[in-house]
Amino acid sequence: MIRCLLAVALVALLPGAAWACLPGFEGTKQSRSNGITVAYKSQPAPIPVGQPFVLEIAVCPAPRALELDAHMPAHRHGMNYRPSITNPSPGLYRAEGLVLHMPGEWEFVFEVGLPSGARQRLTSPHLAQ
Ligand SMILES: [Cu+2]
Repeated sequence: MIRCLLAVALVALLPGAAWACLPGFEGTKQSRSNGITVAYKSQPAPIPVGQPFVLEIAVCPAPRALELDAHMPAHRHGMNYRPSITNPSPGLYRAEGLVLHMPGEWEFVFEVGLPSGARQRLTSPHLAQ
């Protein structure tokens, strides 16, 4: 029992230990900033160009709120659709109705609402092809 607890404690100290509170998102794409980790995976994978897809998103620690958008920085445009986001359990989000309507360099923008009321923006590049 003590050995087991020790193992858990060691895992918590390792880099990448955020996975411990992101079950099911091991090895997925992630963005980290100021102690916040956003991990996400798409359905289908890889993300198709010009077709709707779903992003499952885990945020650690669990925030108060999450908003998601995607844009192409070089073209200065976003998506043509606004995704709908649900929050099935603390820290877990599901965004539906995303469409990357052209190939190229996109960026996912995650607006994390912190318990303090402040907002933290995390981004993650995505090459659509
Ligand atoms: Cu574009």
